[in-house]
Amino acid sequence: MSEREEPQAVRLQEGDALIVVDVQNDFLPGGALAVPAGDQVVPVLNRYAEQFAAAGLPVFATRDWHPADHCSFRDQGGPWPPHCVAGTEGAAFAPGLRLPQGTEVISKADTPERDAYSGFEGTDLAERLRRRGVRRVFVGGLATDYCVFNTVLDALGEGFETWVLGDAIRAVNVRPGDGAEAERRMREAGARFLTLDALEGA
Ligand code: VGL
Ligand code: ZN
Repeated sequence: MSEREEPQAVRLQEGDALIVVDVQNDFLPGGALAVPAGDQVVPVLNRYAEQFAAAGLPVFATRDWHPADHCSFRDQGGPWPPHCVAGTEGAAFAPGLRLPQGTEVISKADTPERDAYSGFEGTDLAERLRRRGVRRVFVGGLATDYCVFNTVLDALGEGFETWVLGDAIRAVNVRPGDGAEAERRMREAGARFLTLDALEGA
């Protein structure tokens, strides 16, 4: 199969894990840093999560978990409006997101002076994945051009075979085309893409 072709079918197996990236209220329409159509990933991720849970495979969920004076906020000289302040409603997972029992939550960017787009940065995610025997990760969520992008690149760098859930990501697109460019760069780095219909048994 050529590099850009989508796979016919992917069968979930031992050593697979789902990583749900930052599906939090502030990134949904109406939120403080709304990702256009960000809410559309929720029902699709629920389907993926059901498949992983049914196969007894682990699910991880990252969350942006900033202090109120986080350096990425505009009032602190950063690029973003205040968002995902730890413990607030904006930082809560989307109410429609159904994370299976036992989902491991990874909080990131939780100190004032550092930002972290990747779920691996400043967390023990890689360690936790290895401890669970994970070799392949399947990554979806928000946003394609920031936290999904950086999480996928770090997953590849950590040696995990990395699949992007192409139908369960949405981009901020601060500059038009940022999302498409992020997708191109993830493929170039070695990530593969799949959609729900390619998941066998889904
Ligand atoms: C994100 C911008 C700022 C993300 C987090 O989750 O993609 N984007 N903080
Ligand atoms: Zn943030």
